Amino acid sequence: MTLAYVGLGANLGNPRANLEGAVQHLREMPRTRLLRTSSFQWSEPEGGSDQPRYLNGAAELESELPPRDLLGHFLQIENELGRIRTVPRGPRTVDLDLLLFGKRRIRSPHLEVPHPRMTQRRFVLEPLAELCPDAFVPGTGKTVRHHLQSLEGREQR
Ligand code: PH2
Ligand code: MG
Ligand code: MG
Repeated sequence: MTLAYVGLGANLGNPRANLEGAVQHLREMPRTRLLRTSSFQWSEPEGGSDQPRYLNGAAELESELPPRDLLGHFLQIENELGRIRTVPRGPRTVDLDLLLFGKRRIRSPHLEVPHPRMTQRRFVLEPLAELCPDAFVPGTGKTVRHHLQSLEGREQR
């Protein structure tokens, strides 16, 4: 069993319905238990071109699946909820990113865990900090709370 954290985002269609749909699919995944979800918060789009605001959140899972299989399920959920991939970082009906997988670091062409940009993104760290503020982000030696605080410090200057 591994504790895993998933980042959720949506900015097309009905973002709230899309995130709730994604959570429902997470509940139904095999060999996996959905433990908790964060609140959902609106955020300004980061990167990509002009696009609508995002609704973002995070979920905590306990799973027996290897990370590659988790990723496969996430892609399937994205497809079932109608995601069509156009441009990188472009608008999406729903996006599920594997943020943390236990204490592991994975660097493969298909999957990078911890998610490579997560420590720079408030829309990832804020919901994650509701679930696991004291979790260390592997490879950084720092906790989720610490990363969020240093992001906030930078923005105030
Ligand atoms: N996801 C992106 C690109 N930009 N901006 C916000 N606010 N929220 C997101 O989830 C997001 C983004 C690519 O995954
Ligand atoms: Mg993403
Ligand atoms: Mg993604």
